[in-house]
Amino acid sequence: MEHELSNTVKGLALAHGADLVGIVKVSDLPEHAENITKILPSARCVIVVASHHNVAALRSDNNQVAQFDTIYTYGECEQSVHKTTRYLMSEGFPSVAVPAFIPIDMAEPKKGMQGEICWRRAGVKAGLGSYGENGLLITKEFGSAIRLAGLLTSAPLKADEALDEDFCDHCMRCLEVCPVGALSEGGKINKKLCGDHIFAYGLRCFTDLFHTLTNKPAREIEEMCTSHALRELWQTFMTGNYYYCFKCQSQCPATKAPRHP
Ligand code: B12
Ligand code: SF4
Ligand code: SF4
Repeated sequence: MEHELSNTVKGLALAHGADLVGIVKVSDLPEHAENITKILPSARCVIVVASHHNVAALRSDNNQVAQFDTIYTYGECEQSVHKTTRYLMSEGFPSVAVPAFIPIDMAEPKKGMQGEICWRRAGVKAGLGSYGENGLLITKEFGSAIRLAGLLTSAPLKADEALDEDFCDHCMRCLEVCPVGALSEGGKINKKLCGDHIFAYGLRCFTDLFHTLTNKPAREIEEMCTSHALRELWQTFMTGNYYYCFKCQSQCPATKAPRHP
């Protein structure tokens, strides 16, 4: 029963947008146990899914196509876990789909820098891949050009084994290509340096603008309200596009692009 149900849900996840799927027991994620129990007290297993990016879009010099590929790829992960959750519910197992980057605590001291469940860690334990020097989960199939999401379920599923292989060849190219020097050996990251760069038109830009607007003469306020930064901010709000860098995913040699025929 455990085995059969696991195969069925994996098949469903793959049919609805996931490219890779793995299962980890909640008891094997002790650092997330409290958060998981808050979301679903009866949770026994976590299903982790990965959907792959279009590498050509990630490597494009036009950042907006990479941003949109990210939105679609997040959508595929989320569709996959949402549909699989519905099936598990219909079979009588309370389950909750957990999106790719929420729930996340925006209050002090975490300030949006720590997810309730770390999908990289859960993905490694569910046998999806290994950790890279770029701080990301690297898979055999798609390198680190993937997005991750998951679901919590009370269903008794068969857990997968973590893989023995290391898919990062430790070439350190990711450290070299990072435009702001945010990465260092062992997958360490300076979150502020990276965050300021990838969210160039994010919350910091918004608050800076807000601060600057106070005590300014009317003419300067007018200039700011018609500035390029404000238009980029508007675009961010309207489209949900806010990443301005994909280098550590796109330039990693484990991230393979399909060959031309
Ligand atoms: C907050 C956050 C950020 C923050 C902080 C990043 C960070 N590394 O923690 C900022 C804004 C800087 C950021 C940047 C980026 N992010 Co981000 N981010 C998240 C988020 C929402 C939470 C991560 C978190 O909780 N971090 C805090 C703690 C847990 O992480 P930590 O301090 O690094 O500790 C962990 C590691 O040390 C790891 N670990 C343990 N042993 C080892 C050993 C090695 C060798 C390594 C490398 C790691 C490792 O385990 C620890 C605990 O889990 C996740 C989604 C999620 N819920 O998982 C996405 C996520 C990690 N981000 C992602 C991506 C792609 C990016 C960016 C490329 C931006 C972009 N263009 O999308 C950059 C890459 C930065 C990088 N190289 O790490 C993807 C990663 C996909 C993948 N292949 O792994 C995720 C999983 C989003 C998703 N759902 O797909 N992100
Ligand atoms: S570029 Fe990729 S393969 Fe090379 S060290 Fe970084 S993560 Fe590993
Ligand atoms: S997303 Fe860009 S800035 Fe952030 S660590 Fe990767 S290469 Fe560096």
